[in-house]
Amino acid sequence: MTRTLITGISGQDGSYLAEALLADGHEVHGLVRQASILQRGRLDAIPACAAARADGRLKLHYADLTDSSSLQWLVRQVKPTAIYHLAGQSHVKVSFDLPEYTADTTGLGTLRLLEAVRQNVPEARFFLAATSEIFGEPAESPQSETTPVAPINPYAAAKLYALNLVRVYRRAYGLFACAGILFNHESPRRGENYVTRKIARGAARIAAGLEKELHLGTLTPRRDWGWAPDTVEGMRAILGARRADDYVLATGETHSVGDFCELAFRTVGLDYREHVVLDPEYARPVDITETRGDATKAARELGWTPRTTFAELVGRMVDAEREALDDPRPACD
Ligand code: NAP
Ligand code: F7E
Repeated sequence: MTRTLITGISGQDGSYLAEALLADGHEVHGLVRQASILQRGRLDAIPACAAARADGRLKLHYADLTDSSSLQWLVRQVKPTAIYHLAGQSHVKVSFDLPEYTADTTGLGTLRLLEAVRQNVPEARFFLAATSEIFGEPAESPQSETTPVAPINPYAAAKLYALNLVRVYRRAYGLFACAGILFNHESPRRGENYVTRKIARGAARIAAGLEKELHLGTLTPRRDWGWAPDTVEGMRAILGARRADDYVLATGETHSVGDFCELAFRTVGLDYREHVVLDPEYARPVDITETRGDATKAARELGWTPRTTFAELVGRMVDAEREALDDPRPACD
């Protein structure tokens, strides 16, 4: 049994990770930040999390990635044996609007947390959620751990800094610090302003007659979209490995935003071309044309392979949105 600290526990991946760790009997501590409205919808919708909060196996603690003293205090109090660092500003387009904040949370926040770990629990295992965005417009396809990095947005630049810090702390201080180079992964718990959730929600609401149009920035970019719970299993395998290292987690398939629309709208009996409107408000100054990951190393060394197909992913997301139409609670599978 581990005493695990999760930053980003209120997010998509953090909620799946907490659910999985609690199911396996671990003690879970989550970092949450202050907001005027509690951001606990994903956790509150999971019965096991509510039960674990009641019996003390899940504890939430206020701290912030921008506040080193809170991170130091939290790590000293909890004394975790495992840390999954999933928190940060992770929206690519928003990172163009908030470049300094993105660098502060996603980049420097990782430095602050690694220092808290080094100074207080140097024997703990540390996992960083890095990203395929570090490859920028990729120099090769598919992308693996050895593909050259060349970020093209502030989010990716901050994540590359964070990934480099993990490597520095591993080498300089001998920390068990590892990273997943994560390609896009989705679920009904995805934030509503990411394209897959936006499309699934739009298709369900248009089919129900609640809306007529779905505004998107572009249909052409292609992404390697996986199922978030599969990716979370991969994170656990990376942190539990014999030695600390970095691994790509990806499906190896790529589909366009238009492909996602086509399938999502077909699921609800509609033709997306009659409802999707291109809107420059959602376009980015620069965008990656295509990502496709090569997770051979994770398969070979960790035995990890994704289990969910693209069609299953789209179907589950659209179904969850259709169910949520009659349910005032947040969409959650
Ligand atoms: P998410 O749903 O956006 O969750 C982000 C989490 O970070 C939330 O819990 C958020 O708290 C927290 N957070 C943001 N700023 C914070 C701050 N200043 N202090 C403390 N907590 C803060 O992200 P996700 O999709 O689960 O992704 C998890 C991680 O994987 C992220 O680091 C992301 O960059 C990385 N990643 C994700 C993908 C993907 O496709 N999902 C791919 C590659 C890498 P609130 O709930 O209070 O906002
Ligand atoms: O965009 C295009 C958009 O915002 C996917 C994050 O988890 O994965 C995610 O980053 C594609 C892009 O994800 C809209 O331009 C078109 O080409 O869902 P997204 P992302 O930018 O790929 C990486 C791996 C991460 O690390 C990030 O944290 O869809 N697109 N129209 C749109 N995107 C959005 N959000 N909204 C649109 O209206």
